[in-house]
Amino acid sequence: MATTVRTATVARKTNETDIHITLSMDCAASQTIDIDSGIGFLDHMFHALAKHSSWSLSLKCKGDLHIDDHHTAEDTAIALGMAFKQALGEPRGIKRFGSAYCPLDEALSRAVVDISGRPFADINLGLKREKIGTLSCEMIPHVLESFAQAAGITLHVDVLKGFNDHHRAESAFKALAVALKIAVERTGTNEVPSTKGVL
Ligand SMILES: [Mn+2]
Repeated sequence: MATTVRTATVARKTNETDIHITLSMDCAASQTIDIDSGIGFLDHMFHALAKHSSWSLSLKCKGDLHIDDHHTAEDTAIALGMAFKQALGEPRGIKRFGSAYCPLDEALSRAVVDISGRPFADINLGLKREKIGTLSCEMIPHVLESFAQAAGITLHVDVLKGFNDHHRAESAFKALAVALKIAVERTGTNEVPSTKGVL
């Protein structure tokens, strides 16, 4: 049974963003998390995702924030999805499915993931505010969709209740983190977890 840390480094540069990410799974015992996207609330969400997925994560982005938050939020999510997919490698000997409920005070979210190789996202956060900090609320579901697309996973996230938008969003990222952690857990076999024999 492989016990090595699954890790990936991704550099993604366009005219709009310049991103460097190093992601390591299986780091529960010694996590280092260092995130600077230039958008405080997005950093807070990625930090929650990394923390509760037991990732070590370094994410740096220099984006065109003089325009708005759109390219930075979208592109960091894409690059993070690429890093996740690359770190995981061939989906062999993993649980594949994961689901979790996470509360944050009055807010409660459910995330269900399938490391399916088929990108799909259905995200219902029900946020009311226009922005949280400098992150547009419309970008928050888009971040989750972009991550799922690049990671090649099926993702359903629903915020089931909650009054406070900061809590709603944060509970969603925490639920995603716990669901992902379960889905990538090693089974101790070398099986591809699919009746098709391929994912
Ligand atoms: Mn918070």
